Amino acid sequence: MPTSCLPLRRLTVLFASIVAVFGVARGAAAPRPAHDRPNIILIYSDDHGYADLAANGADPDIRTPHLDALARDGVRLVNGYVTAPQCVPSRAGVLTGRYQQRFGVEDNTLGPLPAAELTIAERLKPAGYVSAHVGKWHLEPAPRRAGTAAPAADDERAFSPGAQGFDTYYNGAMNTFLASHDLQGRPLPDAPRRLSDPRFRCVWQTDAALSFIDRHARDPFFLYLAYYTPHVPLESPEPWFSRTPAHLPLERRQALAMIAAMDDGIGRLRDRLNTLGLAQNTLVFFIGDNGAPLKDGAWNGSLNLPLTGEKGMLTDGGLRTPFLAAWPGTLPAGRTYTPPVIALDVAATAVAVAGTSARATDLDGVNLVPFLRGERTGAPHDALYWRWRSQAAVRDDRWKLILLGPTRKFLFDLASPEGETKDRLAAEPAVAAALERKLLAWDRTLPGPHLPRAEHAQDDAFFASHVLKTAPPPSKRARAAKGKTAAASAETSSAPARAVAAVSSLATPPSTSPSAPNASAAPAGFTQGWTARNCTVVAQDGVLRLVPGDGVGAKSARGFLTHAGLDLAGPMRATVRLRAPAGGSLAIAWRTAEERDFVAAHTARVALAASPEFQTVSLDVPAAGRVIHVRLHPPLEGPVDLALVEFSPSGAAAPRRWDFASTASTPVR
Ligand SMILES: [Ca+2]
Repeated sequence: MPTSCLPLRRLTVLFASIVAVFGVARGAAAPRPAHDRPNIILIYSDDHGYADLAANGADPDIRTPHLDALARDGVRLVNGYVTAPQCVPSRAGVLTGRYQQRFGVEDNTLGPLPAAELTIAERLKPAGYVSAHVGKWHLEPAPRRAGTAAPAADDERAFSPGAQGFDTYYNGAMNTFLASHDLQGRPLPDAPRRLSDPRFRCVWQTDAALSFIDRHARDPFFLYLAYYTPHVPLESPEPWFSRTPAHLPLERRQALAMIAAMDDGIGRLRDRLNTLGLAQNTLVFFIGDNGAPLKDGAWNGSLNLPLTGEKGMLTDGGLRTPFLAAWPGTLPAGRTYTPPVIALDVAATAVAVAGTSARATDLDGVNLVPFLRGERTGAPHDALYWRWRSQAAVRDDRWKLILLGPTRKFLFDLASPEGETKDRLAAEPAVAAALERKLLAWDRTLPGPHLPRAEHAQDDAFFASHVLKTAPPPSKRARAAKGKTAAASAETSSAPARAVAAVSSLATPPSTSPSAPNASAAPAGFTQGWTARNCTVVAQDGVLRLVPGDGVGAKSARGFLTHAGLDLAGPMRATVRLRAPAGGSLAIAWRTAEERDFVAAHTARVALAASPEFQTVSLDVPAAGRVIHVRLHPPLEGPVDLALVEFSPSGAAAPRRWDFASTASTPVR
């Protein structure tokens, strides 16, 4: 250490000694009774799927002995939800106890958490609580984008944990963090200071949490421990990685190892509470911030089984996560609680047990303690609500209604074995209508943009893959999950669960195409099974209008449309009618049943005239074998309007045709 730092170092030691002496003096006082301002610990894991709490019983490979012990000593809330399928809004919701749409933090691009919103730490301060944040924060100003200025350091500080009620903080997801104290709990006189620790992230995060508990064993405290696990980047921390089953995909092994490291940290934390005599007056929540991402290239090795969907979806796979509450001696031990609850309930519970709830009438959650103790029966919530990107949802008892974009709806019976793999919209129109009224009434209490929302290409792709089964599931996670549960096999099945995609008035009859549904079974959405990637698709004037950019901010001329689940005999002739004012070339790529992925050689191109008028072009698609998946790459220098796509297979098979003019003018739900 440079000599110039020595005075500061001496000051630190002196400060630490004073704290230590003060701590010993206060340590002589008797422990507080369990109901006098209990300590509250909120552990929030990251992208941690429902299956990856071993006590949930969904997957035999996961080992979480310390979390399972927490479940045995407390309550497992098996219908526990978060407020968003993504990090920032989920954290904004849990820390404020208010639906984050109320203050505009609706998705990852819409931070920071406004300084005016009250966090749990701020709400507990009048009751004498001290608070610490450890790990991922993610509520600072949104990360800079290309072409915009980085947030100023002052801005970052204004929205940091220190500015949101946390007296102690170790703000960092990986190996460097901005801290108020060192890992031994000594205050840093020039805080905040950037510190580094080379050990696996969960290890230093546990150390930081323990040092805070040690220092405040005699104070009522709130600890928000936001472990950055099993979020990517995936790592192989030892000794945990070597203990994972070698036959599993690498991502799965890494997630199991990272979760094991967190689980061991939770074991250390609970040991410390016992040693300090704090177990009986500490309420611990453990919640995952959103479901695991599963899509190709994004899978973090975690699984959402037996739930449908993934991070980024308002199906349960994106929203229902490991959820535990333990307060030994006050909450029952080993109970499974089934009524739906939501992470918003943490704040309402915290202010109630701290005795500060009189000032908390603006909270959206419910004090769960009387429900979990059995003193109150019935469901804590009339309904739970979500609104995120192009999706919105409401859950009321067993039913869940999801709106997708401006026109599509799904109704699921979560008490049925099929869950979110079977749409009941046609069978239960009255249930759906009542739920939609509730959802729209809630939506009206929020700032806009209101429902319905515009289509979003990624959201459409998610539903095509997980709900409609018109796109295949990502291969690696499908392999890891294969055959583990009935629900899991239903989720990874390639059979179409609902007849929506790829039908038009001139479509091939179902008998010649396994993916073509019975036209009378369900009406087609206006994209007719095509999904936009890296571009946005809107129905406009009887065409599909493809607009560059994904609707979130990134603009790319490389967007395309994709359609999976086909069965077309190659070679074939393609005909496309479109309007592309800038001209350029149209490419069609294909994948046959024998090919695992697209290969560059399997692309056909045709030049387009630069014209404001519609043009019809034809090109040969020299595919050998059964074509199961195609991509259509238009020249996306600007909007392109697509009116018709047709593939005429060789031989006697009927052509497959998507005539967007025929349905786009009458969008159906
Ligand atoms: Ca997350």
